[in-house]
Order: sequence, then C-alpha cells, then structure tokens
Amino acid sequence: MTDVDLRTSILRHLTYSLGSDADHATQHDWRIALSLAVRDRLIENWHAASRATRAVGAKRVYYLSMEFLIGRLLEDAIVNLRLEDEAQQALTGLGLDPVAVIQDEPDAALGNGGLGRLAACFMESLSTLGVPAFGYGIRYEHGLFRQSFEEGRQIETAEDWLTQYHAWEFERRDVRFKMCFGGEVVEEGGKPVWHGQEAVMAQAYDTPVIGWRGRWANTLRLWSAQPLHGFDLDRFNRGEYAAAAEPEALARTISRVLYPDDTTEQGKELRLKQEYFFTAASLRDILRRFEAEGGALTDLPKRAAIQLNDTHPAIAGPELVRLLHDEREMPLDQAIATARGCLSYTNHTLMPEALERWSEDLMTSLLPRHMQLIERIDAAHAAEQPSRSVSLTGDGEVRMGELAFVMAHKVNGVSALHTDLMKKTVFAELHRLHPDRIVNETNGVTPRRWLLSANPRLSGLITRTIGEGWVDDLEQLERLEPSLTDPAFLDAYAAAKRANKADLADWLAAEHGVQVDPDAMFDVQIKRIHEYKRQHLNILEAIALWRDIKANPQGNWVPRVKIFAGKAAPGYFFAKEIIRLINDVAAVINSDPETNRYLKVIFLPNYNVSLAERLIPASDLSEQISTAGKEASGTGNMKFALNGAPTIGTLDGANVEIRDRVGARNFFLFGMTADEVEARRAVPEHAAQAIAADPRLSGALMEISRGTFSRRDRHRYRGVVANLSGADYFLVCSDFTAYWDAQRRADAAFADADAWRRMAACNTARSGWFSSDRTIRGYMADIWDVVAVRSGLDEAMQPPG
Ligand code: RUG
Repeated sequence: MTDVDLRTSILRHLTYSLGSDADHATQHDWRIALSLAVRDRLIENWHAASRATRAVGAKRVYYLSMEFLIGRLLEDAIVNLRLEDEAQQALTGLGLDPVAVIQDEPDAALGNGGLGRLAACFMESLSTLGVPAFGYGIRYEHGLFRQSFEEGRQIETAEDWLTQYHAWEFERRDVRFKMCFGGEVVEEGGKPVWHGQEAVMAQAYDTPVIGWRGRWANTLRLWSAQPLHGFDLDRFNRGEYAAAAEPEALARTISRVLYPDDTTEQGKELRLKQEYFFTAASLRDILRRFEAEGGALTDLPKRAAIQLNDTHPAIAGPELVRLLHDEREMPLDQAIATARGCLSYTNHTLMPEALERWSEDLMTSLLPRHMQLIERIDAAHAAEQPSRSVSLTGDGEVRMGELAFVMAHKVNGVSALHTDLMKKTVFAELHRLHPDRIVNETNGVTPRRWLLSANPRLSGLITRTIGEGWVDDLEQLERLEPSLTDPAFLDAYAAAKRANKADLADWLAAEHGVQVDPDAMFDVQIKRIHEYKRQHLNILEAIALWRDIKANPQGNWVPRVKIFAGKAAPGYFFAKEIIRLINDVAAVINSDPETNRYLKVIFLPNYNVSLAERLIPASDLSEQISTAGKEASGTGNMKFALNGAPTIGTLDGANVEIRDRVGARNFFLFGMTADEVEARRAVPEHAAQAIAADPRLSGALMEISRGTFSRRDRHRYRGVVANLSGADYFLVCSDFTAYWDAQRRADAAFADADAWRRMAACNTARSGWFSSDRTIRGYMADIWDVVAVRSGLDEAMQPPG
C-alpha cells in the first residue's frame, strides 16, 4: 500500500475501504481516507520496530497511565512522517481544504489535563528516541466531558469521540484477558487461591505512536471492558429484552467514562475497578510477552521497566506480587523484590486530597487477595524499619502513595521544587528510610507537536535560521542566541507572532463573535480550573484594571485581551463559581464602551488539546500564577515559553526552572515563595490585612459583592467573597498587590515593542531544555536502565541529501 502516491492511496481508501466515491464523499469520508492512507505509511516501520526489539531482546518501557490526552492524531502523523507537502498537494488537488479535513478529527480527550498530556508527550518522545515502549491505559468510550456555558455556568455533556470511526486503532482479538473482582480467597493445597465473583474481559486495542521522521513506532495499547459471554439468549427468548443485555451493559461500564464522579460509593467502586482492570490486564500482557520470549522470571526487571503514572495504577505492586507468587510460585520475598525491580512511580501532586486512599473495606470486598498481600508487603517493609513509623494502612484506609513508594525502586517528582518538597513533606519519613529512592525528572513537552506543528510560522523561521536539527535536539535553539540582536530576525519573529494573533482574532470573531485587536496584549490562562491555580486572582486583577481605566479613561493604557479556558471537575462547586464569575465579569467589561478599547475578557468553552494548539502560538503573556508549592510542575508554562510568550508567574513548579533558563529579565516574577506561603498562612486575618492595605483589591471585591456582575442576583458571589476575605487558603489576597505590580511591569515592557520581541524571542531560544526528549533520557538513565534500539530503517527514512 505504500508504493503509491498519497493521492492515489486516498482515492483507493475512499473507494475500497469506505465504499464511497469522490462525487458523494463527505468531509468525514475524506478525512478517514486520508488517515488510512497516512496510516499505511507507518505500519511497516511499526512492525520493524517490534521485530528489532525482539531480535536484540531489548528491555521495554511500559508506561501505565489512566490518562493519555492524545488529542488529534492525523496531523501528528503527517508531520512526523514529513508528509505535509504531499498531503497538502493531494488534498488541494482533490478540491479539498486541507485545514478543514484535518480539523474534522475529534480530539481524543482521554485525560483531564497535565498528567494525561504528559503521558502523550512521553509516548511520542519514546518513539522519537527509538526506545521500545508500550503505553497502557483505558479505551474510554467517553473521554473528558464537553463543556459549554449557559448564562455563564459550566454545563457538562458526554463526549462521544468513538461514535465516529477511529481510523488509528486496531482491535487485537487475540489479546484478551479475563479480569475478576470480588469473591473470596480460600486455602487450596496449602495455598491461598482467589476465586473472583464477577468477571469481565479486557480487550486490547492498539494505536501506533510514530516518532519524528517515522523512524520508530511504539504502541499505545488501550483496554476495553467487554462481557465474558454475549447476551443472554434464554432471557431474550423469554421476552426479557433489557435483562438479556444487562451483563454487557455492566461490563462495559468499566471503560465507559474517564473518571466517573467518585463522590458516591458506587462511583468510588467503579474507579477502583477501572484502576485494577487496566493495571492487571497490562501486567498480564507484560508477563505473557516475557514468557513467550523466554527467560527466568527473576530476570523480569532486566526486560521490563514499568512506570506507574501517579497512584492510579499503584495496585500494580500487589498484583504483580500475586502473579509471581500465587500464580507462578515464586517465594514471597523474591516476588516483592522482583516486582520492585520492575516498578517505578511518578508523583504529580503534594495535595493530600489527590493522593489516593481506598477504604480497606472496599479493597477487601473488591480485591480480597490484594488486601492480604498489601498487609504482607506492609509487614515485610515494617520489618526493614527499626522505627516502624510508616504503614501502608491506617484509619481503615489503604494509602496508595505509600504503597506505590514502597513497591517502587525509584520514585520521581516532576520539577526540582516539587521533588524537593516531596522529600520534605508527603514522603519525608519514607525518604529518610530510602534516601536514594526519590529522584527528579522535570517534565517536558514534545517540540514536534508544540512548536513544529502548532506554530508553522515560528518553526519555519527557526529552521531557516539554524537548520532543522532543533526538531529532535531542542537544545539547538540556543543557536538562535546570536540572532536575538539581529533586527531582521526580530522583525521576522514579531511578524510570525502578529500573524498568529491575527489568525486567532479572525477565529474569535468567526466562531465566538468577539472582536479583538490583534495589537493588544493577548494575556492567556488556560488550564484546569482550580483554586490553587488561582484564575480568581487573574479576574480580580481584571476588575481592578477596569476600575482604574474607568477612573481615568484618557490614561495611557496598554490594551489587553484576557483569555481564559479550562474545565472544572463536575463536583467542584467553587471552581464552577470561578468560571461563572469570569463569564459574568466578561459580559460587563466587554460591553463597557468606556473601557473596551483597552480591556476584553474572554472565556473560551471546551478547552482541549486542539484549542491549546491554536491559542499558545498566538499568546503574548503566559499566566502561571499558582500558590507557590501547589503546582507540581506545569507543562503549559513550557509550551508558552517555547512559543515566545513570557511568563507572569510565581516561584512554583517548573516556573522556577523556566526563569532560571530564560533569565530573570524575561520573566515577570511575583508573589510569595513556598516557604513564605506557609508562614503567611499562620498570620491571623491575613486576607483582611491584605484587603485593608490595597484599595484596588478592596474595590474589586466590593464590585463583586454589590452585584455589579450579577445584577439580577446580587448575592450570587457571596460565597466567593466570603472565602477570599476569610480563610483564603490559597492566599489570593496576600499575593494580589505583587501580582498587580507585576502586571504593570508587563504592560510597560509590552509598550516597548522592540524590547518585548527580544524578550519573547529569548524565551524561545532558551527553552530548549524543556523537551520531553530530555525528560525521557532522564528516566532512561536514572530510573529505567533502558537503551534505544535502532530498527535498521533509520537510513531508509532519512530525507534525501
Ligand atoms: O498538577 C500537575 C501538574 O503540575 C503537572 O505538570 C502534571 C504533569 O506532571 O500533572 C498534574 N497533575 C497532578 N494531574 N493530576 C494530578 C493529581 O494526581
């Protein structure tokens, strides 16, 4: 299929795979035909990569993650296979609009935010580096909910990406495992044997993940839950039609939705089932592959590096011990040591509520053998510690963070600050017991998607200036340094940004009916809505600025467009209030003729990967304003810096490392440090003090309180104001004045167009370290002990010349 040109291949797929013809084909048909034609070009390399891995008996990486926020796949494949020109020509030759065809693909929203997007970037980097790897997760029928607004309020509806034909996956009918839940453990022949009560089938679906230049492809293997037996014909024949389909519906629930609401008991049980389901199926698959290739089980750590992305797959510890000890008769101590040799764990948060704990009762009823093994692992670990100060259970709960830590040979944080805080706070005691276990691997992002593909104007300029080597060696961006004083380069740099902004302005007008001035500063905060991320600090500043402009409309104001996007967890009331407040404020400010030349506020609905790809290249200022010590790393911050949007931010997560690299002059720093935050919280009435000291802050809060933004319901934001002027746990008020000052520094810098474009270009030139290729190399050396494999196709795939 790869011996023909792309156009012929598209037409063949349209005819023979879709049974459609060019006269009647819809946009969807063309997109699928193109996807299949592009897919054909990567299959051989995908197979060659697995052959090469088997041939040398290479160690593989297994990345277990509840989330893979992969977004659209077609453009990624086209870019990585270097098919942009051919695809463009083929589509225009067929009378199609290439952009529209590519944008017809729904986003695969199999994740919530940073953690899932990181997993997607890692998969791409693993393929780019030629490291044999599988990503393992769940094939959710409905990804993250679709967000819309009704009178400013977030409305959630089911996302349905799989209702369309998914051209990138292959169902593997031969890769199915029976997964059990519940039941009991009984002694049989002196051995504990688990007899599960409920069972479902885990069915594998594979998606190839292609690396840069198509030299290597790994597999993302997602599990779908299916019933053991089809539907119940007996009941159907008795006329019980709904009941006949019941087993199927129950089984499918497991892979139905990403993160079901776990505020109910049933929700909690479903979540734990999901975690066990995909983790256990993946381990079964890993062992099957290992056994098929041959080798002593104790050598498993030499062949399999299993990374637990957060605590979600932490049940892998006891499950692997069970598979080795109960099912393969390895002595318990050896089984624990072997499992630990394979497993490593990434922590992504220090927030206690995000570190999972499962009730012992639930664990016992759903996974009775695992509960016993957790107790055995706990006892074995306790025997190693003289003080017996750490326990995996307590207060009737199993502590998944501690379990993951104890069962891992390495535990990593995701930025230098976060790793340091991990050692001092959540895992202080475990760190004392195992001082070599915690390592840092600062996050990164793939430059193929987040610069080359998302920002063709800027990436074209970079390639013209320093060649193409930066695409898989991002630190080569340093070579732009001499150009930072070259007016011609800076002109071209500013022109690329201006054109991206003009495109965004056109899109905002066409899709959202908002007019914005492309010469205004595009000030962007896009991420999950959470109190610690402090979108409310940003909107308070907008209100204060609006008041200042109104008080002095003739002033020399720097025009700004504040853009927000992000989803709030459906059960997180306060976060939803923040969304509504921003929308309400936007409605008032945007319709104020006195100020709207200078200030606009926009909240874009349904934030996803594709929207990020549209916004980031067109941004001027990157809002990274979390309460210090709360954001583990951030990865959006890296994408903005790379695309030339300086950060306004706190010393939190990877902001610290970004500032170190881009230089303090190219970063608008404000706010308390993590240590100061702790001290400030201890000050009685800290919020009241801050409000009394800053009339802008008290003025902004007063506008909210008196219903300026909620005229028909003046008390709507009473709770928000009470929270901010009361406990204010995230110290919005205490950081407000410093934030205001930093914003005015940003205004002054933006008003000097020459200085600003140099600052933006400096951000690009000095962000090369934030490539996920660098992060993966760190995991390879510090955690996984794996090396890259070459497929023999490398030369064949090199571009001519
Ligand atoms: O909040 C963190 C981000 O700071 C981080 O950049 C990202 C990837 O490491 O993970 C996010 N995260 C944390 N997502 N879920 C959690 C809680 O488990």
